[in-house]
Amino acid sequence: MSQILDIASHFQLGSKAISAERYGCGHINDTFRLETESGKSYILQRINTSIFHNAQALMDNVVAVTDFLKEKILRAGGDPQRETLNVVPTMDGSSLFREGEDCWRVYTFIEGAVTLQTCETQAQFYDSACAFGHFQKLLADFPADSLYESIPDFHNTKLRYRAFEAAVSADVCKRAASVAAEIDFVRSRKDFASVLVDMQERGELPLRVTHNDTKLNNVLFDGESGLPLAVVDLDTVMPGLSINDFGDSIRFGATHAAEDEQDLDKVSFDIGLFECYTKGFLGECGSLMTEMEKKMLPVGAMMMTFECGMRFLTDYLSGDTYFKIHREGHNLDRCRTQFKLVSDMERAREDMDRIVQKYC
Ligand code: ADP
Ligand code: GN1
Ligand code: MG
Repeated sequence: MSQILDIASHFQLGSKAISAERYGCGHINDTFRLETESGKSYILQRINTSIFHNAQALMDNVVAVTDFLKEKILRAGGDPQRETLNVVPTMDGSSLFREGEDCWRVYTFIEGAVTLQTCETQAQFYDSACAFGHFQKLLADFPADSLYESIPDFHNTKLRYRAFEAAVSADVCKRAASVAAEIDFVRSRKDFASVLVDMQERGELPLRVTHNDTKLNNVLFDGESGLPLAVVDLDTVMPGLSINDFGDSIRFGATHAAEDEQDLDKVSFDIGLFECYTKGFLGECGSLMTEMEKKMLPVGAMMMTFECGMRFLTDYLSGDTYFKIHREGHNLDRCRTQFKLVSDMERAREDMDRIVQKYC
């Protein structure tokens, strides 16, 4: 960890960093918790530059979005130090420190917060929906044109499908034959992959400033009150579809199983959790949404789950170059949980539609 402490010394931490430990469960960046001599903690992250090609533009986004949010939080009488991310500058005032190919950034550590990997109660999931819905509401008047697109076509499921077919054809690891069932699962939903992209291109769904990675573990909850405190992981804040933010939360959180559960008998879609999230999300930002957006919420849930499963499968076929893996076949396990959830959601479609109607 001495290399990490050395990196830390380039940031304005107020006092010397004395310890560093790996932190969190993210699949993309390398995250460390730093502790300093004065007892203050920080989050130090190595930005994954093979995924985020322009780290400076990404940090410009994060600074602009968090400055905007801080103003709104202040006006609402909140605490901007705890309710959003706070970027700590380098010694020469930059939001980013470069060393060789690596790009690093630091946030103040939000103390007394907890992160959930799965929710323990329905109320927590409802609360996370309020947090993401509120986040979208706060950014409704953010100047979208000023945002750099940190990952172009991030939720373009139609292009993700093409990338999947390319990975099957290339079959660089000779894994395709062993996942024929998963490949068929994707291929039989080829037309579905285009549904939302086509609607957006036809102007039937508006682009909004969205988070684009609305996993439950990207919300910090207050350890004492249990209430949501801050939405984190702002790397993919870009113009996107509101229903994809809704959908990605459902994908990850409307089940009691982990995203990488190997026993598929434990993986099922929980319609009760879907209802809690729908109620919370529409309660916060439903008034901003069009009738069509609201109607398509269940499709957003199915699309994000399908897309994510397809991305895991594509990465498995490509030799696990995108998502961090911690065991052999990890991306395949992740893909299978997503496809199990897609199948469950397909069967529950009428109930999902009915629930959305109820809260519109
Ligand atoms: P990744 O992009 O790899 O998912 P995140 O930015 O989500 O990385 O950070 C990983 C985890 O670190 C989060 O899930 C959260 O638990 C924790 N975390 C991130 N930022 C902070 C912060 N400022 N204060 C406290 N915890 C944080
Ligand atoms: C990644 O960074 P993290 O772990 O919060 C990924 C998301 C996926 C998610 C699947 C930039 O999110 O798109 O939905 O893994 N982020 C990026 O768990 O690709
Ligand atoms: Mg994250």
